[in-house]
Amino acid sequence: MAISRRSLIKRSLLAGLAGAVSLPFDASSRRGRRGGKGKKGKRGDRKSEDSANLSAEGEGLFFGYEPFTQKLVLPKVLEPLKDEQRLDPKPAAYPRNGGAGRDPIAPTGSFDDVTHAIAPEFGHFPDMNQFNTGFSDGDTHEVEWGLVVEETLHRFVPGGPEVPIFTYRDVNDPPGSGSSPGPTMVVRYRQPSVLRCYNDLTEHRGTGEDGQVNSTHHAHETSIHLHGGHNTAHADGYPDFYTLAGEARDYWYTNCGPQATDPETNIAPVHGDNFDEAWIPTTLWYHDHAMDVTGFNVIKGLAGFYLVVDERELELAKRGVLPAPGGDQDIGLAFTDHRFNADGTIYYDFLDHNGHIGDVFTVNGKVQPYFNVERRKYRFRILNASNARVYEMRLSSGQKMCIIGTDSWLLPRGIEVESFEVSSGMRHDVIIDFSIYDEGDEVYIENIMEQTDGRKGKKVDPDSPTRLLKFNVVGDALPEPEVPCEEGTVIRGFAVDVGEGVDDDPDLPGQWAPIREDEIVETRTFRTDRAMGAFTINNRFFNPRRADGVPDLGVGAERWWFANNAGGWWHPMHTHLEGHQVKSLNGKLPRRERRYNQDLTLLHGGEEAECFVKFRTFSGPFVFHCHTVEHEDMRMMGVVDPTPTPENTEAFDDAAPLDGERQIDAIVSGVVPSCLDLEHDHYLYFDVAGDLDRLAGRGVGFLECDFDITLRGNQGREKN
Ligand SMILES: [Cu+2]
Repeated sequence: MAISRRSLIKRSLLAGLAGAVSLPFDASSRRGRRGGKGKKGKRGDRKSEDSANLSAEGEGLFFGYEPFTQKLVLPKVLEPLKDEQRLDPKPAAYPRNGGAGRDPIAPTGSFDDVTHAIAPEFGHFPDMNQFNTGFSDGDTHEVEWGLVVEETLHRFVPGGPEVPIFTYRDVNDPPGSGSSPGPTMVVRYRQPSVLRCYNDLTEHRGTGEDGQVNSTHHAHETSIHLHGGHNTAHADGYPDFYTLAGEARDYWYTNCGPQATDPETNIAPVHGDNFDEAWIPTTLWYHDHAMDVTGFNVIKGLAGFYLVVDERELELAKRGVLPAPGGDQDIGLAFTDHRFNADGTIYYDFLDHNGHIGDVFTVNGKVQPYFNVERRKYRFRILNASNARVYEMRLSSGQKMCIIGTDSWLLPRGIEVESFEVSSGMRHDVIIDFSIYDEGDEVYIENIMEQTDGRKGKKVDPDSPTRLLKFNVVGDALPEPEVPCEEGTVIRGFAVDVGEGVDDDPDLPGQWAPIREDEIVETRTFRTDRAMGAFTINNRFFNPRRADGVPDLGVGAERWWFANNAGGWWHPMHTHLEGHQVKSLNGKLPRRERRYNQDLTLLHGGEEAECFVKFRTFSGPFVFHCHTVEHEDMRMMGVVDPTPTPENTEAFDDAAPLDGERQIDAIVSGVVPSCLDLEHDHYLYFDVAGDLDRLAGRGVGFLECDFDITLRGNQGREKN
């Protein structure tokens, strides 16, 4: 029924896919790299046609595509549901046919039996919503959306073949019209939302007539992670809190930040309305996070933008410092690298656990597109949606970019850089001012990080850029010069003096503040390493039923050392629920733009990062992991399970689910007892002799593992 990593590996071996190298494009790109070396235009030569990854020598064009001749595609904004489209059954009606204290019923495999609706905390979280949701009956206070996960056909280049990808699709749009990136969700800060995800990747899904395709003849489980969101565990996309094929699941998003810490007590109350302004989220993204198969699901297309707009951004837009959020000068750019088979289908090697590296570059699902820009300021939300590639991005013209945000959060003040490093999952929110150019000028975003496998970048080579996206400068200059957004421009501003002064403009009071040393109540060290061809943290493989850290919920802060033991390998470490602040990287300060809030820290070979992090508002389980997605799939994940303490426990009836080795209640996980058979059949790991034999000698898989099957899911639980 459902697909597992194990069955995928079997399948790929049987089909011979694992050995099928995408020769035409692989070869062309190698030629491109070699041939490009000697004849690079000097930097600033904006007319140079060279250095596109796809060689311009005539051979090896990607289905004849000449780079930068197709338009950048912007995903649609996902429309909130209206009265007549309301979610049915309503959110919060869970457990269906159940009630307080009753176990959820088994899903019946249909979309109107929502596997998991709103968790119980929805009822006693304060009503945060200050905004009209558009519903007339007044009995709800959240925005509602519906997204269908389906497989459909997509063209990466004009004239190229239509090939199957996985997409997210607005439930009100016709089947087959989904996109990758999926529709962009936009909300106001503190405007709660419910996303109902319908997983239509069923084994017997349609072919053609309904706009869907079925290239795998498998069911695929999904789990949507809202990356950068501050949400309950059940809505966070925990790796095995699946939305199974043929079923639906509700994700409740708070769209708030964490509760602020009371400076007197050092406690962040669990329920309140004093939100920490230093952690107001901005540029989030959603992507698949299903255990074992995230790499496959993401490379097939399951990712999209999720934007939160707060008063500060609106004020900055009003002042002209930032382009209007969501407007024509606010552009999301998702960068991915792909490999393709000879027939144009996406190539993915299930046995390449180093990390998937492509040789064809796409932006928003199109190979090397162009974007026409007016002679004015633009905001680009740059997302590295690649599985394993690390980019060092710059502009071909040498112009500096002003970074206003890293990962999910805006910076205190603008920081100008010539280039920045962006690992899988990271976002850099940048302002580029095109008013300095003339009409007809051409500027590229280009990558100068060389990387040939998923282990690490080889080196930054400024003389060997790969062009990713072209800007054509068009039109007249604006009649009035715009307000600049440049080095030092106040964005969130400093709420306390950390050597830069406090920002106390009454309309733009400082919001960002550091987590302080004297708030630290616990220190933990997480060492990344490799073992048996897979990846470990503190010598343990990921076990979704084992907590690797149990912080006191809302009490002070913790010092987390992420230490990279794994030879020269690179690992971008990602924390769920909360971001972190990097205090030191190998004893030094990190790059200027990455000293504030971030949810990802890239560890180069041998590096150790000292991170301050708080765990507030929601009890676990949440994961933290390497965001090189194949490493993550190969067990480089840990579980953190913030647990209520006597200081703030009145908000919870129960302790966190994983304090020790207790099972996760179905009310949190959505994993109901009847799923057990399915788990047994499909989600066992590499512990079957036949599989291990196949994997032996290939450096992958688990020859031994520490999974305790008896602790998985709701095994042993009585069905009610
Ligand atoms: Cu890694």
